[in-house]
Amino acid sequence: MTTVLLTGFEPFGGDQTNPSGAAVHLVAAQWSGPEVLITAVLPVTFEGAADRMRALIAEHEPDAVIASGLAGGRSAVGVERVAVNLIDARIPDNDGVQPIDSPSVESAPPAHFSSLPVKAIAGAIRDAGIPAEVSFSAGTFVCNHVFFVTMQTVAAHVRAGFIHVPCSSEHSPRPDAASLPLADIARALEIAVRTTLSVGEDVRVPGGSIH
Ligand code: PCA
Repeated sequence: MTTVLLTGFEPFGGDQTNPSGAAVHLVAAQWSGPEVLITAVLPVTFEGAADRMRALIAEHEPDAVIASGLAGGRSAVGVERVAVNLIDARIPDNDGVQPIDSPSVESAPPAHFSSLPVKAIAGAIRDAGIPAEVSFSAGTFVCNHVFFVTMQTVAAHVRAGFIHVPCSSEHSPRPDAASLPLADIARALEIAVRTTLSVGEDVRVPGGSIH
C-alpha cells in the first residue's frame, strides 16, 4: 500500500492561523484514496519540527513526503526546488530560538534538490486555475530547515519536497496582501500529492528564472 505524508505548520510570528496547517486538514477530510494519506501539523520550532518530521518518517515509512508552509507575501503557490543547509532566522521560532548562520544538519551537503516532479506539480496546479510556480529558495527559517531535514532523512527511493503557500484570503493578516482562498490552497496541495503519485519523470519544460 502506497503511503503519502503531507504536513503543514502551526501559526507563527504572532499570526492566529497558518493556511498550510488548515489546508492539510481539509485535504485529509476530502482524501478519497486508494493511497494512505498521513497528515500532520508541525510546530514552528527548529528542534520540534525536525524531530517530528524524523519521527513521522520513521513511523510511517512513506513513499512520498510533501511538507508545506506559509510564505506570506507570495501571490502564487511555490513548489520549492532547493533546500539549503543553512539556518539564518530573521525572527525567533515559537520556542523563542533564533539561530544565525548555523547548518540545518552538521556535516551534511550544502543543499538538496527536491525529488518531487516540481514542474509537473506547478503546471497541474496552474491547470486548475490556481497560480503556481517553481521556486528556488525556501528561505532560511523553519520551512527550509524541515525541507532540508526531510531530504536528508528519507530513503533514496522516496519522493520528497516542500511547497510554500500564500496567505489565505479568509485569514490574511493584511486585507491588501496577496492571498488565495483556503479551498484553493488545499486543492493545490491535493494536486501536488496526486501529481507526485501519477508522474514519473518530471516534464522537460522551462521552469527556471533569470533572477
Ligand atoms: N512558514 C515559515 C515557517 C512556518 C511556516 O508556515 C517558513 O517559511 O519558514
